[in-house]
Amino acid sequence: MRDPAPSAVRLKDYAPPAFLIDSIDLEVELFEDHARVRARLAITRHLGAPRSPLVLDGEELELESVKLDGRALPSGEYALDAQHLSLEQVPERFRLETTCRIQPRANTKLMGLYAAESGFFTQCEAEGFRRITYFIDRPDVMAKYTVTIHADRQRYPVLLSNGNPVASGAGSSGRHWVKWHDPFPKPCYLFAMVAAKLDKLEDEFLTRSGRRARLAIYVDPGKLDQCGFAMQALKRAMKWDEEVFGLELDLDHYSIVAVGDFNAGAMENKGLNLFNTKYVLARPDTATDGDFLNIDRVVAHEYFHNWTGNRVTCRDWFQLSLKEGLTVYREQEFGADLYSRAVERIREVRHLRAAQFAEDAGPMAHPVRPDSYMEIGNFYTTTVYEKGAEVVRMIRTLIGAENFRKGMDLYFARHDGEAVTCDDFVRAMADAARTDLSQFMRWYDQAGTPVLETKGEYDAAGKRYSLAVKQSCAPTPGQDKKMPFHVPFSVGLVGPDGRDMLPEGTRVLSVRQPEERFVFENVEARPVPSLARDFSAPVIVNYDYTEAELTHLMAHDSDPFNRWNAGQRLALDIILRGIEAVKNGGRLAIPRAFLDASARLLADAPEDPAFAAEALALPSEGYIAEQVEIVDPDAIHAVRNELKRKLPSVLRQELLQAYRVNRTPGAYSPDAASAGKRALRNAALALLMELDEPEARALCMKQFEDADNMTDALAALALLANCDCPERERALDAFYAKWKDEPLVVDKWLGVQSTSRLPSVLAEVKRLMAHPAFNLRNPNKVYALIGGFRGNQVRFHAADGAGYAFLADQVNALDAINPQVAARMARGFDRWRKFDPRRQSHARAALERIRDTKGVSKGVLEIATLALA
Ligand code: 7MF
Ligand code: ZN
Repeated sequence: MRDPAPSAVRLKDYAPPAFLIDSIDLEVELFEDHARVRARLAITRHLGAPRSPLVLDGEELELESVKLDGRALPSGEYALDAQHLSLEQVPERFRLETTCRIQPRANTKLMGLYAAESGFFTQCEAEGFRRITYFIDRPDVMAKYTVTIHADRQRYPVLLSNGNPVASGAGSSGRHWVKWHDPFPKPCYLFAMVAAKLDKLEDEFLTRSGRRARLAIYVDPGKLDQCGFAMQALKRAMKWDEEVFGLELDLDHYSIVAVGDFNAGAMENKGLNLFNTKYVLARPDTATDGDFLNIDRVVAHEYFHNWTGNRVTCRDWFQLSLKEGLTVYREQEFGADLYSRAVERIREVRHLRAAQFAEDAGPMAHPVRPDSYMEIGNFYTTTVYEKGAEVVRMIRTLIGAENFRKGMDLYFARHDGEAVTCDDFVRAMADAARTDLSQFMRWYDQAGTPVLETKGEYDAAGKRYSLAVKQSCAPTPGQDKKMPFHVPFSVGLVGPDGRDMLPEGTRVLSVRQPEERFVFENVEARPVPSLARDFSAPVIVNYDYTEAELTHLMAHDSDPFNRWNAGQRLALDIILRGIEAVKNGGRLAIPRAFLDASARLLADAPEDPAFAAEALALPSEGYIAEQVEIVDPDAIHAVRNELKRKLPSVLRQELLQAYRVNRTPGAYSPDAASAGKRALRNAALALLMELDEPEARALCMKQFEDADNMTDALAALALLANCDCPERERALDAFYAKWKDEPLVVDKWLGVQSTSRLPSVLAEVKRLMAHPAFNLRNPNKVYALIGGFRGNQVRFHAADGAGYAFLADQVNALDAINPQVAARMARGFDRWRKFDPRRQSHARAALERIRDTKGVSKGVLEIATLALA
């Protein structure tokens, strides 16, 4: 195990809480310059030793008074430090009342109760509730909440909290109040409240057992015309969860509130989801197909948490993937049912390989269930979320769809209303399927991406195909030796005629040993193996395919994921060989087979344009970087672009044809078929733009000017932002002039500039930092400009270290405002050791500067320390 820093929290130290809080009665009085919070807690001693003290968490609270069973405590009867309020001696069962003052307007961390443009909002996961009142801030302490909010009626007409409104009234001097009661006991991370001036879109949903639930989406005034899609998404998600998992809404009121200042994407607070506006607001002219899709998925994700997260919650934060991995899995299945299953899977895997595989190979590598952390906010990672979802998916693959559904039912039957662990989840699955998943549990506790080395052998005389599989997993920080994983390995055998040769099509092999051999009988001819179909496990599969075998799979594999995967592998091999060749003074060689395969993709595109768009996209620069020993970002950029440029030079007519035929006339609709056409059309345009010819630029400019939807406008703008041409500035200026009052669209404008491939990007980003459109306090702006640049591999990793120095400056500036956002940005340095010595020395200096900054936050310190370790 990694030896964690002294301030680290460790899973092995978990102990049940010494006290439980049965109920909390919260009175929140909001004023312009402060808020007063009175909390009445009904507390009972739990498993603690009879004399153990009561310790409540609290942060940045100004304590005014403490009463125990009605008696005001003198300051000698409690102890206060920067993080806690402790009472040495308390009865078995008692009421504790605290009154605190807090400063929501000074809260730039956006954790706890904070102010945004239209009012006051909260974010409590993971540990924000302690910034509102003294409490036992851990998810295995579940209480019933009654919340009364008092505020000025004019400025804050909407007063919301979890559950049902039970009373309301007027106060003196224009104030009003509303009282809410939530009948479901919940951990405090699911608490939420809002006091704001907002518009409301109302609807209702009739559950299958006949409950009529009132739905509402609250948005900034004037934005009602942008929330219809999110409301439909919510109803789609509710219906889907009833049909697929038999899970029904348990509430009379379900509200979504959208806020422009929000650290994350959204939050599943019981009955009162808070959302980043980015995942609510959409209109054809302001949002892209990708935005619409994301809204569907994020709205569904938060709704699905109502069962996987809220009804059954996490015992402690090490179990985060219990709710997140499972909910991402559910959200992925929803996306697959609603859009194209194959294309959604491809996108998920593209993201997993680019982000999660890199995380697992770097200094922040951690298991799906981490064993220690300094700052829990740093563990809302792609490993916990997306690899966690793969782990759930693997269980389903191993035990089958029917058993999986039984396992879900058993999980809820056993644990409804409880705070449980990942073991409890897997146990329900294993019990339902009457199978043993103990080896499988290693997926939760071992970090790193396993590698499967595979070799096939065909015995023509015996009509026997055998597949040798050797698994290994490289060491990760704190885990030198890995035990073998239990890997569901879905295999098909593709015959010379392109057909599946196995009678069942796909066979799910259970790989458990370090080395294993699987034998297939009655194989009539030498097959091409189709390995890890549908990406059956988050592993790297190595098999020595020939070019011909890859093009055979691209053309014929019955598994669309592996058709796509074969194309990616072919392109990757070409690029990697090209990088080697260039390093040794040679040139990129582009085999005819690649161009033929691309031509075929275009010819077949009408069947599934969205798939064709994915298949035509080359592996990203970041993904390519992960495949080489020492990263030369300039070489990767140059070789990849050269390969990209070759396609339009050979397939110009075909691309122009794809551009012409994939128009989507008529009213815009973000459905999968229309979005797929736009994706292919814009992929064709992107390739044509590689030619750097005036005709292509004119086509692009015309699309930019004529587009009636944001998808096409933004696609064209991003291409123009990539080229050093007169059209560039014209387009960027026009776009900003048109959209300067629409913050989410301004984020896109910042994004296309920070992710442009032009060498002048850093200078432009610096200029934009001073632009009125930018604001370091708004996470979306930071993600668009600084985050966009951070992910701009070739420019961020500039050899002179200027990108690193810039990011270090921004991390430090942000850390003083919003440490969570700062820590996320600091992750840009994760892979610094993969670069050459010169870049490494610049990155090290930047990281040391961050680490040694006076007053550095725990979260940023954790990232910098691990990166330097
Ligand atoms: C879809 O998980 C997938 C992931 C925590 C905040 C939302 O519901 C959440 C919250 C972070 C990172 C990603 C997501 C969320 C959070 C998210 C949202 C939608 N419990 Br941090
Ligand atoms: Zn979630």
